[in-house]
Amino acid sequence: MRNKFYITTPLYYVNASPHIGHSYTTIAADTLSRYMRHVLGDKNVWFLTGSDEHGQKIQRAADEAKLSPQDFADKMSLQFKELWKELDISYNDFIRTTEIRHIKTVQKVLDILHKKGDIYEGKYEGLYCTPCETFWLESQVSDNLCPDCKRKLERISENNYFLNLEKHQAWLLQYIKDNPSFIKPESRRNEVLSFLLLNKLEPLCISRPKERLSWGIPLPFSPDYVTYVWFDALINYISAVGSFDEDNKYISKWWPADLHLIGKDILRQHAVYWPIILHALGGIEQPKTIFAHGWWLINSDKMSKSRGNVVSPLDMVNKFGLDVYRYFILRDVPFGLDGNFSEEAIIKRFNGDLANDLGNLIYRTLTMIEKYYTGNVPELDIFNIKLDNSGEKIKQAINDLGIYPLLNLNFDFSLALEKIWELINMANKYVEETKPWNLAKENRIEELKSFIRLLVEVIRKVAGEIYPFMPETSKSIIQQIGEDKIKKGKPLFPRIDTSKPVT
Ligand code: ME8
Repeated sequence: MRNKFYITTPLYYVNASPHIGHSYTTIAADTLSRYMRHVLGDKNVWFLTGSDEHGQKIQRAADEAKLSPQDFADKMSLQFKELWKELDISYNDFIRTTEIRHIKTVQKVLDILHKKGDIYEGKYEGLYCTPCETFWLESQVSDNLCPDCKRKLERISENNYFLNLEKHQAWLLQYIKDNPSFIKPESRRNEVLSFLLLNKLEPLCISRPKERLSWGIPLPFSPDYVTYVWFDALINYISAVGSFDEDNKYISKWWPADLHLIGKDILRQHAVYWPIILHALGGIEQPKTIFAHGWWLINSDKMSKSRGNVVSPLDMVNKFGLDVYRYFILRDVPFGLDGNFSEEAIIKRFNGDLANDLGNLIYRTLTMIEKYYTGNVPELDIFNIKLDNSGEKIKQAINDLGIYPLLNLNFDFSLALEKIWELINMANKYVEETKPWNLAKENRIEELKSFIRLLVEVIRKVAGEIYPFMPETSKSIIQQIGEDKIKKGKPLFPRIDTSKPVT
């Protein structure tokens, strides 16, 4: 299918409740999906999210909750679905790794790779982090602690199944070099390139013996083992949108993915393991782009379940409103970089960008339409008449404002919003410069009319442009400034008084 856009988020682990980090990737994917639906039409966008439900972490959390892993996963994946509903996430499909459609595809992939010899049996001896389910080399570890989570490593020796990564290393390196848009942003691409240049890829252990961990997808060719959770989870991107035919050819209307949106913590799995799995399968196209964004930090420390410093997205939405939250997380930090999360930072954006700039422009314009035109939007085609210098500049800015290519090429949400706000600020400045109350007093009727009409055009343009970011606000602005009559409501963003605690 041409002219389509298939976008994915990571499948989040269901071992704990979702936090703002998860909502970040998902809101970004939602914003891009809404924008692409606008560009390509509803039917041509497929937005996939879901939950990652196998493995040690989930087994442990289920044990602690005194539930079976399946019951626990059922309960927790519902929490993610409920959150996405609250955040107005317009996903098309939610895949759970415990669904049959997924399990069947994973087993098929395992079978194909096993028959081809890419997956083989071997012995593993070395260090292992159980909570992270990661094997470590002696050379990577200094103090017997996991380099990632800093917990104690175990020494294990067991038979397992391995995927030969090294065989495909030279191919992957070349592929990344030849395809500059494959890994974004540039800094992450360079990180993967230098990793591949400097290291020999070790075989990836893709199985776990059932006696140690039974909560996983059984290996089709060896009943004593289940599949390693990462090997299982990555395959969701193809299991959700297609299947293998009798000749082991993968058939899908949506694949290849146009964008895998992920955090930088899972870049290696997506930019090394996943392309190699697809390549080893033979003939399956690579995703077009893998974009790894930065982290939300709390006091400069990564927000994560294991560090116990998580913030609930629902708490933020209840305090500040959904669109304010969506605006904040996409505006405050350039996509790709890390950012510090704090309520003070939200309030600053709220009082500045939303109350002072956008809210004020709308409120003052509506008030003037009420006062000077008894609520009727003045009729005038300002694009066909000449305005004063500032007016002409604003007209130009309305015409020039196209966030669409910007968002499409660089996924720079923050810059896209900044551009929209430049127009808002030009319009606010224009009000202060023009002093419409004087125009009214001096009976300069034509000037007043074109001035107000220009503000209306700015507001309509802004309402359209912010739709993917703030869908409700966009609709509410369009409702307030109707085709011919206005319907003035309460101010959209009443200033937050910072001298009182926010409740
Ligand atoms: O890694 N800042 O799941 P996960 C920004 N199941 N984004 C964050 C974040 C933070 N502090 N914390 C989490 C897994 N995220 C695997 C994925 S995919 C086939 C399997 C976001 O629940 C970010 O997108 O640990 C990150 O990559 C993801 O949540 C990790 O979610």
